[in-house]
Amino acid sequence: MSATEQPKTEAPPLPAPRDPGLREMANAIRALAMDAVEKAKSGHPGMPMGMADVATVLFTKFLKFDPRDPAWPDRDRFVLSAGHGSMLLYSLLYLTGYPEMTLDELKRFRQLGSRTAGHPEYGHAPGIETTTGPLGQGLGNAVGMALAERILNARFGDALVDHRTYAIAGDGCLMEGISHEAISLAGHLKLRKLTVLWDNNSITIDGPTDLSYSGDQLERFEAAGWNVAAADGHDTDAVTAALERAQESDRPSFIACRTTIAFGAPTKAGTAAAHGSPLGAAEIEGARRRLNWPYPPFEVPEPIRARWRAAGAKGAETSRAWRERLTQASQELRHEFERRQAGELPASWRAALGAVKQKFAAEAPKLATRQASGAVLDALAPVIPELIGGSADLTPSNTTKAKGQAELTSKNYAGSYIHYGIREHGMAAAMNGLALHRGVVPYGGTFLIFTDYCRPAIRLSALMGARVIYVMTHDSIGLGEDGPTHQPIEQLAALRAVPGLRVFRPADPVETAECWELALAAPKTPAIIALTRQGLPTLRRDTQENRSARGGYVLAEAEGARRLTLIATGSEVALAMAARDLLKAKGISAAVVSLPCWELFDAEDMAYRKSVLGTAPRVAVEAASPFGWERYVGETGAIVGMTGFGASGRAEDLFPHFGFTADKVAEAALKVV
Ligand SMILES: Cc1ncc(C[n+]2csc(CCOP(=O)(O)OP(=O)(O)O)c2C)c(N)n1
Repeated sequence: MSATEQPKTEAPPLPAPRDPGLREMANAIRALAMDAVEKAKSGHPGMPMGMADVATVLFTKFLKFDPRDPAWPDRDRFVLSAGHGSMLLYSLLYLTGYPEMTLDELKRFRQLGSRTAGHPEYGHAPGIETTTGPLGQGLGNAVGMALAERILNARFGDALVDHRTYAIAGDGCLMEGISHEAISLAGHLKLRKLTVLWDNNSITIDGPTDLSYSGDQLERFEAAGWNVAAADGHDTDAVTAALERAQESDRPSFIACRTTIAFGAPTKAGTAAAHGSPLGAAEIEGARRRLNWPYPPFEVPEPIRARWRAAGAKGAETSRAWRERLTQASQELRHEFERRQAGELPASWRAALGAVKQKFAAEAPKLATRQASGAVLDALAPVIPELIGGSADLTPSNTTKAKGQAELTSKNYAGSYIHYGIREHGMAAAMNGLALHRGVVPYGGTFLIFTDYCRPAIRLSALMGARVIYVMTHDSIGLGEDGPTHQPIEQLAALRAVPGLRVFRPADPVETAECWELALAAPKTPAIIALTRQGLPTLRRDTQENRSARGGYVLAEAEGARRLTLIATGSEVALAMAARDLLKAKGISAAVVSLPCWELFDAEDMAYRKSVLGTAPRVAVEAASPFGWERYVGETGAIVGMTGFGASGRAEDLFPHFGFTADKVAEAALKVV
């Protein structure tokens, strides 16, 4: 049946619940979801109604949380990967007593400025552990959170870190490609404290899942190294038993919960019609009757509310005992734990970074910025133990593994370097989970071109303000022989278009260290650091001030009155310097501006930007799409960029082939002065 067809036949009476008390509590979720969606005139009632029994078991019998202390570091994490069922989460937060999640907020579901956004948004209310909605992302985040727990457990021990991660995923999450990467990574790393509850309702928007799926999820998860179980999702005893078994597992657990979407609705239950729109007054009335829920909209009778609040209050004692243990821990351990939770880096990190910068400036090596980045990491990894690195199978190319970093494996969670495998998207989503969990600072590498493979997760890093550092090497045609499939063209422009993301493209080793410093020092901002494969000269010999901090600066002022400004990033800054010399020989005094981070430069005040950009004509040089550069060169300037795809060949041949020579830049400049 299509979603638009109205189901006609009324379902048979509901079978008697196994535990009437739990069913009543679950019905409170169902009623709130129906009412909120109806009031908002939009939303998804079916999923919360289908998973209400499972969620009730999880929140009343298993999940370790304390609504009065929602950021308690040792709480269990709950991720609603099927974010369209947001009313499930909001109802649970309200019922269990999170002070911010009031009944009024439920009544303002999906309204501008409410905590109860259409999909759960990180930061809108305590208890929302991550932003979900793009299906499958939550699964990837949950893997990162479960991994963070193992990492911190290895460092701080069971007394301080011993919690679980639960995720609810739907058919959509499991069909998405990212689920493959996420579950195979979790299985490989044996994240035994991760449990995924599958809302196995055989319905998606278009209709029954057999329209588009004929795999076997249980076999799939089992093959990925998970412990699997199936349960009737409306039988609270069966769900309890499956969750109990999951606690004992030495592998991550997957529980297929057979459910009926919109459980209780008289005609829409079990159909796609319950998916993405309000049930309507008659259907809601029928559901209230069938569920034996005779109460008015948004009203939860006191005895049922009290049972929910009691379930929410249970964690207070556990969180208090945990705080007690933290107090009793050695001062050194406690300070370290608290520092990491606060997201503050150790005092010594800037000195370590400063020493690398000075070495670069003193020795002025010709070095690829990816190698400079590797040297920065060599210096930082020993002093920032929470730095958790990795690469999607390009470790030697990305130079992401610092000397002395041990590999993190299922046998050694104390390691700090993760071989993510060829799973860029899974890596990025896991890094979001690692960062949101707190206590670790993730960075991970691949080629810049493959930001396209993790873009949905990068976007969510930015939307959530998660400190995730993407080390993206091989940042232009300068990568050479791998050719146009590997040479990024539009990626820089596309990444610069993401709000809240900082895209760094350092020009030399000193700038590379500066960009790392800026990325690490921003606890609520993700960063892309785009790095070269090919060697670059050291252009900067001064290190007192982090000049990249203003996003752009005059690297070389014009000798005499400025007649031209050359603006470049990364490897093209050296080219601009060479063009400046050529122009000088022709009597044109030009300044060179290095612009390693547009976002930081744009945030500077007008006076500073004007002083850098000057009033003379401008030429921008970047071996990438010219898209966006107009803002800096204006109508009268020129852009030396890539207007098509690259080609396979040696970098030394490709740059001249595509017009990136000092001569060509000078030529372009002569046309605008
Ligand atoms: C990446 C992505 N693609 C598409 C959507 C739109 N969408 C939202 S829910 C949904 C169907 C999901 O089906 P299922 O997970 O079975 O949820 P149920 O119908 O059981 O509530 C789709 C396609 C989305 N949110 N994210």
